[in-house]
Amino acid sequence: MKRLLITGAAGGLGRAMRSRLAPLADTLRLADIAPVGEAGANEEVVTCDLADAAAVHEMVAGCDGIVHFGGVSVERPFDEILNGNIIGLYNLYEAARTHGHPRILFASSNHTVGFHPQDKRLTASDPMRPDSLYGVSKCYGEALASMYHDKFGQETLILRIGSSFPKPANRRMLSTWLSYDDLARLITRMFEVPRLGRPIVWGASDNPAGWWDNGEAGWLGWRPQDSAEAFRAEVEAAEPLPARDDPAAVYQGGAFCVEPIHKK
Ligand code: NAI
Ligand code: 15L
Repeated sequence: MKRLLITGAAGGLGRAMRSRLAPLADTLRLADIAPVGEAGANEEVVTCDLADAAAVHEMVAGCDGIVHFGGVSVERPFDEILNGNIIGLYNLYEAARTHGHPRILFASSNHTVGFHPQDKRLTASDPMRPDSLYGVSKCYGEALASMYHDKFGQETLILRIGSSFPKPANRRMLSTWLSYDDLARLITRMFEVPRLGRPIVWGASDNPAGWWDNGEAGWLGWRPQDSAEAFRAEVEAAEPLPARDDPAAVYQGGAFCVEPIHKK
């Protein structure tokens, strides 16, 4: 690609992907509402509020691919979610529609299905059961991505990320962890395949304790190589076994299932 846009570039995943995705394009365009830092070689930095349609159109113009990490990433008051994840996502897909349909990675979340119990193995065809307003916003995002694909041919990968951090931080993440390297390999793959469509992919590494079946997206050829199991001893030593009725041990969404509605 000539130019790859990463939104949310100042956030955890944006920072982790910055060097890993550099080989995919001549230029990385790094965008966020928060400071991203100085542009390095072959980088451009753009300050953009996703809720500002004109700014989003300018940000997307000239890009051949989009990795969309920008937005609210945890449970927050509804107006913040509205700006970043509802209005912002509409602005992004509209901008893509008017600027040549660059492929889009939509960073969805396991919180679209958080109220499914941990002993249920899910496929991409199972119903959503969001666990928070944040999870509901990701359900909307998946529906929006799907509509832009079906109506306008927008190619877009819907990635239901589990927990993507340097390493699993608790017992739940022994099931949900996605390593940064596996994430970068998936993003590389989605820009390599001749036709993408709009697959729904579970974003987890090759964790033996995992809950999700990626069979429906097997044709994509992404094979995660890392495993949370390498961290099991460390995680179990650091965190006592939770009570059997602790939401962190009952529901796939863990503690998000008992988050209150946040008010300003
Ligand atoms: P993060 O919170 O570290 O980064 C999100 C970035 O989006 C921040 O830098 C923030 O400034 C920016 N942002 C927020 N509102 C904005 C707005 N209105 N306009 C422009 N930029 C805005 O989140 P993280 O962990 O990097 O996640 C990236 C994406 O992946 C998010 O969409 C999140 O929901 C999703 N995700 C991440 C998971 C993880 O384990 N890291 C798990 C599931 C989903
Ligand atoms: C998410 O959707 C969040 O963005 C991330 O911060 C983690 O909470 C992750 O889910 C998780 O479920 O571990």
